[in-house]
Amino acid sequence: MASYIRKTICPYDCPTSCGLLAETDGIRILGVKGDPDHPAAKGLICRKMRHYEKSVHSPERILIPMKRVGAKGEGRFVPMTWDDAVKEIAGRWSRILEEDGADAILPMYYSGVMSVLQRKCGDAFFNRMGACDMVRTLCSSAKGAGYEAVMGQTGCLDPRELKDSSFYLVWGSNMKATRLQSMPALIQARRQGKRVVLIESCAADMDVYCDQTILIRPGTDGALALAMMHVMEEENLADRDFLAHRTNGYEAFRKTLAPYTSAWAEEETGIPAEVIAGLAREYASAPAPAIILGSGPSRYGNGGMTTRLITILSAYTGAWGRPGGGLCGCNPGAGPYVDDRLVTRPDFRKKPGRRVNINEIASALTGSRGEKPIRSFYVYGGNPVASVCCQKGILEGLLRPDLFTVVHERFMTDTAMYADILLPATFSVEQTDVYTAYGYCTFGTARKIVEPAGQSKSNWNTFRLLARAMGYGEEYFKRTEEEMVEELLAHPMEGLTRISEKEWRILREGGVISTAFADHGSFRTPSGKMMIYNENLEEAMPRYMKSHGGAYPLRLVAVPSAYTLNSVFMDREDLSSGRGPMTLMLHPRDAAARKIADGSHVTAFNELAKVEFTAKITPVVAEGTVAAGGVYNRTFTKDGLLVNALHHERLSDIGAATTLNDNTVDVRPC
Ligand SMILES: Nc1nc2c(c(=O)[nH]1)N[C@H]1C(S)=C(S)[C@@H](COP(=O)(O)OP(=O)(O)OC[C@H]3O[C@@H](n4cnc5c(=O)[nH]c(N)nc54)[C@H](O)[C@@H]3O)O[C@H]1N2
Ligand SMILES: Nc1nc2c(c(=O)[nH]1)N[C@H]1C(S)=C(S)[C@@H](COP(=O)(O)OP(=O)(O)OC[C@H]3O[C@@H](n4cnc5c(=O)[nH]c(N)nc54)[C@H](O)[C@@H]3O)O[C@H]1N2
Ligand code: SF4
Ligand SMILES: [Mo]
Repeated sequence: MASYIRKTICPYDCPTSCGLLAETDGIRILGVKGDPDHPAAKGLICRKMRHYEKSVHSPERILIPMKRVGAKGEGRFVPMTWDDAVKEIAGRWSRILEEDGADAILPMYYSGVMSVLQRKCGDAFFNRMGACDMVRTLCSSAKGAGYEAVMGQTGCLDPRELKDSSFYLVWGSNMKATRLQSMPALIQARRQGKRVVLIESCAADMDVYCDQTILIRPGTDGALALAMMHVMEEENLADRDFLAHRTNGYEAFRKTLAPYTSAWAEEETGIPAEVIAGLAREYASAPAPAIILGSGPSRYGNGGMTTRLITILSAYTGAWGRPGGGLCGCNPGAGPYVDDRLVTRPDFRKKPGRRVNINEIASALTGSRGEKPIRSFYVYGGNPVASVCCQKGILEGLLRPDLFTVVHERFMTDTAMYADILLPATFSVEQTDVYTAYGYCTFGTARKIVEPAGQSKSNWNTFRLLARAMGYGEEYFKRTEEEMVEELLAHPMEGLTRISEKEWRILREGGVISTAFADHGSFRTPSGKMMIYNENLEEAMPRYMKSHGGAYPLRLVAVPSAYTLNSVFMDREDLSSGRGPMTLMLHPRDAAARKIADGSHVTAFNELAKVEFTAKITPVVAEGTVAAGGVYNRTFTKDGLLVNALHHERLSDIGAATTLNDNTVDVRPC
């Protein structure tokens, strides 16, 4: 059969949501390329998606429903029919609902698929049931809360605006892995003689792309921001006019800066005082500096406060409103595109559900806090055993004989291994949906290109079956994916109000459009000013706050890998072979003090667990810090323990977010 090209969109948790051109013969995907018409990526896609067809047609895919026959976690399953699977799930749930109530059922999804319908449709089903309501703050919620505390609903810079910036501060983002499409702007800027400064705890990937790398002790970025503002005040470099007229609380805040000298910050951050002062001067003298803020610095007990302080720093030169000036990396949108509530249906819930924070799954499953035990755990679009903190606790919970676990997955992940019933899930090219991008002002739709492989079903179609079996008669549960997408497009929200007929045509046919950039000169806050002081917060006046830290001498941070995306792409031999073993990066002095040689096996340990890694010694990790690259799976380990076994459940100050970078360990040769 002749092949042809169809447009689609990358479904993964990545800021760009790149447009893709998939070549197909109508049955299989033959190849995938970047779509040159995509308004942000312009055809540039990462190595992971260049062979998406290898994932879609992987021999490792789960293609039929299965039932556990071995012990929990052993991974022995036998096939079953969808009918039997759905009947058994509905039967078990009906019994639990009768005996223990809906708050004994815990659904979990995170970011396996980022399109609106397939990601969020389970909310409607579990709202109807009254099940636990998961607080999904596994990623950047502290950053979101901190930014919003200062900027309200003001959109940040779209990365396409970075071409106009005059100076770049890449602050805790491994852009080479996670923001590939913004890298050309940095490279071009340097060619034009503009400076790029990196503030990192581990600069292994980004060091070579920057003019200067400043290594910072993890969790202390707030101290650096405060000291930079101190220098700018002392040396009359702050834009006082902007600060007085366009922000709230400036005068009172300024008075709090006195103790935050560069010498004080040197003690906190490990950065020499003169480097801090030099950076403050350079930043202040740039007409339109841009801070490109990653999520790393916010994944701490003080992560919300750190983000507030960095966002306030972005006001200090008055750069907002000047082309390219301000801050990039938070929410760039000029308002929502579609009405999520049409998908999540909060109206289906009769009374507020039991709230379970995603970072506290271990406690919920083990009942270690004395709360009512969870009787059933339903996982889709997530891999908590690999990607959520406190791995040992999660495994202990999953081994409970009285826990009924259902996992809807594409591969035999570390979580799927613990399922009682395993349901086969589809890939994005086998389903229809709308896509927002969290890093750019774009919006798109993608239609199904090929039929689902084997007996796999999309999240939407799976919840339709489960709803029927549970006797949920609402019209919502009878609709098709295509009808839901029509419904979403028929109720456009603010972000889609100013688009042309031609753009509507693109969306109807499947494609991506660029939407208006936010107006960074007019602040969408109640007072119309940036909020240095925010009376709605417990900590109304920003200040330096310490992170959680811990009793061990080395701080442990996570650096995303260019070969995987959290635990996604572990199925791909071509990617995992390039990536190598589970490595832990250490500074030469920390390695020497422990007699650790490059490439040797080491054990990292703390009060929670011991995890084995291969040591990589590098001077571009901050002293006193160790960095683990990305998420792996149990096949890379002897005893199945991954880096998340070393992470506590503790939450951030605001945003109730993960503090995955805020743990300490020691390391010894093994
Ligand atoms: N290839 C690839 N792409 C991805 C992902 C992936 O795993 N692989 N993950 C996706 C997801 S889910 C997300 S949320 C985004 C994340 O993308 P970003 O928000 O841009 O953040 P990261 O690139 O994760 O970078 C975090 C960086 O913070 C650094 N860091 C940690 N602690 C500190 C600190 O205290 N101070 C400073 N200054 N730096 C610190 C780490 O060394 C790391 O380099 O990327 C997405 N894209
Ligand atoms: N140590 C460490 N831990 C981390 C991070 C880190 O950098 N280091 N990153 C953190 C971040 S930023 C995030 S966002 C989280 C991510 O946390 P999760 O979203 O829980 O984890 P992923 O590893 O992305 O797993 C997503 C799973 O969804 C499945 N999936 C994909 N599409 C579909 C679908 O359409 N339907 C169904 N049913 N399943 C689907 C995939 O096969 C995959 O197994 O991890 C966090 N954990
Ligand atoms: S993973 Fe990220 S960079 Fe790669 S194609 Fe998807 S959206 Fe683009
Ligand atoms: Mo994330």
